[in-house]
Amino acid sequence: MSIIMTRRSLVTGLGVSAAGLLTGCDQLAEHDVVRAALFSAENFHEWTQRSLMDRNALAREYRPDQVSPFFRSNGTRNPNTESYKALWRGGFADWRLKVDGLVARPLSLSLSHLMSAPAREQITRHDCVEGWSAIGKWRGVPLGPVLKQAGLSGNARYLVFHCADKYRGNLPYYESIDLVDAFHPQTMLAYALNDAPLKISNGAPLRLRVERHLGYKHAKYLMRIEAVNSLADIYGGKGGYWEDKAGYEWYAGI
Ligand SMILES: Nc1nc2c(c(=O)[nH]1)N[C@H]1C(S)=C(S)[C@@H](COP(=O)(O)O)O[C@H]1N2
Ligand SMILES: [Mo]
Repeated sequence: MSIIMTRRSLVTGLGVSAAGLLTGCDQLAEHDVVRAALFSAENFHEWTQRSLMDRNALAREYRPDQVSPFFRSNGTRNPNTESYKALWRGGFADWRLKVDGLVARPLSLSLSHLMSAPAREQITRHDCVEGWSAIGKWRGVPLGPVLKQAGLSGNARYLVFHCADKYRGNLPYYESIDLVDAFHPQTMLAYALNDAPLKISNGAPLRLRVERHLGYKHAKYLMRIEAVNSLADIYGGKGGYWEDKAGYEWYAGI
């Protein structure tokens, strides 16, 4: 499974990166020197291969004895809205994850459905820009097969993760990733941390794990995944709550 997913993401990624690069190159084409360097076939091939390999490399995974005794919470610790509280009181039986936007088959997935799908477990380190890290064992559904089930359209380029909480300024928390990260084998929708159902403080009932990125990309309290072609029209247009509010990097790779 993971080999197939890696191949698929390589292919998807190549399409996106090559298109982006060629657009950039068109503007530089007048400059012969730049042109010669950029369009040397070997250089181009090596450049795309290397950057794609880097992006598909796995984040380090740790041993069970390295798991932090306590995985702290950051940002929203409880969405505390009436609708979230009602979902929680019902054991999230009425919660649904919507997958829509640029897809052939919009989905509405229950927690029990997600928990019965083939799962992945990984022990990784979470790094927050505020200066703390924690190692935790995550269990969840890889995002790739979910997107395959929904049938991503050819013009989908990003996945936007809509959350149940509003953070400071009463703005909805959201995040986004591109297709390379979406099909990365460690990218998952996690429902358990350290062999227990996700606590409210860590994002119950479902949160994103996108292990090659800093903490703020790991959206908690997921409600909806929207496939889009551009991030420009989503809230502040920069692809995430902290990107909009504080100029954090959209690409928070580590
Ligand atoms: N919905 C939502 N997701 C969020 C946040 C948030 O405030 N709301 N905070 C982010 C930040 S800055 C970090 S470091 C991690 C913290 O995850 P944790 O609470 O499980 O430690 O969640 C991220 N995802
Ligand atoms: Mo963070």
